Amino acid sequence: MTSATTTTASRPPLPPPSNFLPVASTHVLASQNSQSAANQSSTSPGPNKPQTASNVAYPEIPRSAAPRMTATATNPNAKLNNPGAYANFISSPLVLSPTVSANCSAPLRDLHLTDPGSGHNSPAASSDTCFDEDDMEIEMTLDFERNKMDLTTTTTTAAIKPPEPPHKIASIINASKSSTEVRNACPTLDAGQFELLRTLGTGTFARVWLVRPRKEHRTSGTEFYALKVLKKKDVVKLKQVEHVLNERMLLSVARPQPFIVDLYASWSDMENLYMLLEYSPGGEVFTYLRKMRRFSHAQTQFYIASVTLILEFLHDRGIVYRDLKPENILLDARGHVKLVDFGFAKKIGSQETYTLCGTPEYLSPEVIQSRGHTTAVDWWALGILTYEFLCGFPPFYDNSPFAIYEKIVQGRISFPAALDATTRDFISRLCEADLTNRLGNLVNGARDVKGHPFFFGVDWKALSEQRMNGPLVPELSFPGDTRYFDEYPLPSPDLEPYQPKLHTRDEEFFKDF
Ligand code: ISQ
Repeated sequence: MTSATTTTASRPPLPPPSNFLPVASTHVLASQNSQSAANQSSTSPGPNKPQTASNVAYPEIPRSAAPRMTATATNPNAKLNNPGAYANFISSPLVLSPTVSANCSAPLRDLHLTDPGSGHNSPAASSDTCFDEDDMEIEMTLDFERNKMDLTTTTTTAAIKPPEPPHKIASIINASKSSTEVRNACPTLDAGQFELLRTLGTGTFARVWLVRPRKEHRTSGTEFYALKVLKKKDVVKLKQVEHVLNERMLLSVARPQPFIVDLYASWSDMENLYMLLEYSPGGEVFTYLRKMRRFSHAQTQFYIASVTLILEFLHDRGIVYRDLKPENILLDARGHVKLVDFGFAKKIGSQETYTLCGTPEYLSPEVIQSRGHTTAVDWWALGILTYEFLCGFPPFYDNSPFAIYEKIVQGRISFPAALDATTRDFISRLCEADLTNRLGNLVNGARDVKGHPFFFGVDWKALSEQRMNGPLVPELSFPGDTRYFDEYPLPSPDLEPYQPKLHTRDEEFFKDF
């Protein structure tokens, strides 16, 4: 969920590498030339030097610090051998911080904000969180309102039309679910119809809330949604208008893919843009991975097969995703994958694009070198993801993005000994610098990926129909359970209100949202 617009709080640090596989071997990518081999850093053994436990060091990933950042820049001329351009790339990332709070804007300030400390959040409390109490409180308010209204109506003339019954949010969701159309620029929705229960993730200009319709707008007590709220002012200031519009548009197009989070509706008000999304209560795969250190082959196979189906679906529609990483993969209540954050996704057809964006560890060499990139970048990232799932850390890791980029371009992957030859082949064929040789980017596209022996035993049809549960099924007490999400501070007040002049200027960008 961490990307251009949302991120999560700090992650638990990695445990020490005591049980890391003791012996490792070296795999040199086929595309690596002798020059890059000669350029290896002193910490990397040469291609002929056998790897030992000591030289396959468990990288010190600062998990307890900020989560991985997402970088973006739009300089197509930034070249690897141009340090200035690099500096540009590194110094101008879209930096995401878990502590950055999206400010609460005027319309949101009027909403019922459930205190995150009230017990909804903690794992222990969430199982016995009593929603009835909440309901009672709301019910009392409503009764009071109703009584007031009754009094008024008895003293006015019978000719006055009774007020329209409040519409139910579920009817919009159901209409959306039974059609391929999303209610964008939805005129009947506004933020005041929802209770904001707690934050699920934050970013520089967005905050994702767990919400439920207010009593008068809900049909049952089990309706929970994720509401992504983006501040127009910040979207414009951070030059993210195109990314945000892309996200909304592509989430509308990317339906009905069961492994992509569903967008039900979008709308805007003076301050904010809103996307009403399916709530995925299992949280980020990233959290499970850091807790378990690494996934088994079966777990990895399940998640990677699901992501392969997503990429096949997107690429068939000419859409490149560009931000694959464990933070953007959530689990639903049955342990199935839900891909979120389409801030960097773009419809490119079969063309090349040049925007530098993504997360350093997951960038492909052609993105780093600004050679122009295609949907092939997602297949590279799938190889990195497979490695990270099985090993617990990505294959190209360092403390500075610059050093990561150097390693990526060198293209040398070291595999722990326990990774079998089939898995190594799968990863190296995805992380292939030569685009004409990269698995997934050949004439048969995703079919080659699905046909790789790494997926031996996968029933693709059953998986795409979600006939089985996932390998990790979250323990949930009720549909709005948030035990798998970190806690966030409440938004701080906005000290820089949106100037009416700027608002008028920017409104053109968002008129159809
Ligand atoms: C759905 N469920 C939980 C968290 C989310 C974060 C971002 C987008 C959608 C989400």
